[in-house]
Amino acid sequence: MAFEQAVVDRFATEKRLAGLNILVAFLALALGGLMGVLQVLQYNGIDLYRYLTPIGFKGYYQGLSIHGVLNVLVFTTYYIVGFLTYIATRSFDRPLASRNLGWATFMVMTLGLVLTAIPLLSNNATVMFTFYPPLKADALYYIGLTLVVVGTWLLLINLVLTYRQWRTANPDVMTPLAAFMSVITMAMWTISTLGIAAEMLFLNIPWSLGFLQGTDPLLARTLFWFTGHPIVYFWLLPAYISWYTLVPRQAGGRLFSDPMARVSFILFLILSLPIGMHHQVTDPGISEIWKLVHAIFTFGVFFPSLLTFFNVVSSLENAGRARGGKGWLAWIFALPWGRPAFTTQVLAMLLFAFGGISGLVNASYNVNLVVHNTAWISGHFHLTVGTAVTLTFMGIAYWLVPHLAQRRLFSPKMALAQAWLWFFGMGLFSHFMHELGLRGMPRRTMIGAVPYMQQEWLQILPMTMIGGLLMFLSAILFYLNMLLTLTASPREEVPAVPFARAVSGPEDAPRFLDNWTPWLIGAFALLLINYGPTLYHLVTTTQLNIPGMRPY
Ligand code: HAS
Ligand code: CU1
Repeated sequence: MAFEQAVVDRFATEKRLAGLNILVAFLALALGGLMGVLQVLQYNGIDLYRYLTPIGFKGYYQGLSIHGVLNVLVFTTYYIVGFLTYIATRSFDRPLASRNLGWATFMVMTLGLVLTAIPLLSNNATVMFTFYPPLKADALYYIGLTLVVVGTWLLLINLVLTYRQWRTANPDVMTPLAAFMSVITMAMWTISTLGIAAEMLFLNIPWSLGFLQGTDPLLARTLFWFTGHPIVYFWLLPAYISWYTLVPRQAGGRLFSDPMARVSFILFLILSLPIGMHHQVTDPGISEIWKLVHAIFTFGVFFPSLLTFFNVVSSLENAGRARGGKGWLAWIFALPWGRPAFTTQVLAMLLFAFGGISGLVNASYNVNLVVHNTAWISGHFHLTVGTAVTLTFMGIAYWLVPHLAQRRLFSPKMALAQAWLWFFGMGLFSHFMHELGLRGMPRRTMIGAVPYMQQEWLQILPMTMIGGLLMFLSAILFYLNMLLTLTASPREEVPAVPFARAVSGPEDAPRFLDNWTPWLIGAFALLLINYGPTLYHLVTTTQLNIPGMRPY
């Protein structure tokens, strides 16, 4: 087995950057996750927020805002920047084109994080992670989040520069898969941020600073979801990068098809962007035609996930059979279920299959009317970002943190227990959140205190609490294991980054897949078609006359 010693120095900066970003990510997740536990207890009539009032904490809605911002904006973004910086450079087998830019990325994001945290923690940004106007936050909140986004642009610039250096040195070779996927992820994300950048720069920031007297909730929401839908693929694609380029090897086999993996990512580049209106099916003021078009394209973006499903399961089968597994399904038992990085990520995949199905329900235009703004949606995204992404990122941490720290994972058994606890905890929590949504329980509501509590909700709410507490236990095991790995585990030479080889490819992949121009043109063209008319209409008719409010 190849060991890391020889490359330690070559990638020392990338390792430091990855480690630092992942550290901030997990610190954010710790506080954000804790808020989640308080929420589910509140649903069940146990209000622990009052113990936090002496330190100025306001309660459920402030907690929910912190939960959303830290978990889905801060944790994900930092982890992704750290992971992609490392995995892309190792895949190119060359350091970042500009290490100074790498540090600048971290510093701009962290300045943004500090600015965001000040109003968030002092109840001056209790507007949730979607910050829908007319809810109004302190200007620092919008400025801080904008800086975090600007930081991510710097990573794209750095990856493109690195890619060009690599291309000059390797004119006739297919881009290495993990690097190719990393650049696509950052390109898709950066294009998508045009929406939120416009919302921040032209609406929220001048409005919160007093330069604009009013705002336009519909225009703001439309710009938000322009970014807010693709953001879910910005979270998901790094998990897919791991499932495609690392998990097959960790399972003991090979990736089934490299060309198919590339096609799936190209489809994500084109199709993740022009579908944000599936979050606005109930918004008045947008034509039904465009809502329907976005719904249809949402079914389109389902397709690359189905390709992924097929490719990943075939790769697992390849591994199971390579390990002596037989039969139609019995090969599953031959997989290395004792390896934490493997098991954690496969459990994430399994729950994601269900999250994908509930996504299809959301996407179905008329059925959306039944589930929109209910607990069903919270059930959906706890399976997707809360499991497919978060549990995968934990699974990656089980090899990456020991790899970066050059120490052995403290306890593989604790890690396995952690993964299964998350799997069952989240399975219970999400199943019953979906069920509560079908029974009409609203989301983003302090359910434990509502005067309209329903008997049929009371019957199943305790199941969400059991699920939440299992996840809490799981998180404690995760953090304990990480802490002990960093402090008490023996130093160890660690194996090289476990990139998988493919059964088919990359030499079987057609060269045009490596040509960026047509895919970028396709992405921009579809965006223009699907968003142009609505945005034109909204921008030319806006009156910017809605005053802000702070109900909490
Ligand atoms: Fe979603 C709302 C539709 C995927 C996150 N989504 C949300 C919100 C979030 C979110 C956070 O159309 C709420 C936002 C808010 O606050 O209002 N979503 C979809 C659809 C998909 C989808 C069609 N969502 C995601 C992902 C997310 C995410 C991914 C985060 C990472 N979603 C919607 C819609 C709404 C929505 C509407 C608005 C609802 C409303 O009314 O507000 C699809 O892309 C999903 C495709 C996924 C699959 C699964 C593939 C499975 C794989 C694993 C295979 C391996 C296995 C292992 C099973 C088709 C790849 C086998 C193991 C062995 C051992 C063999
Ligand atoms: Cu979406």
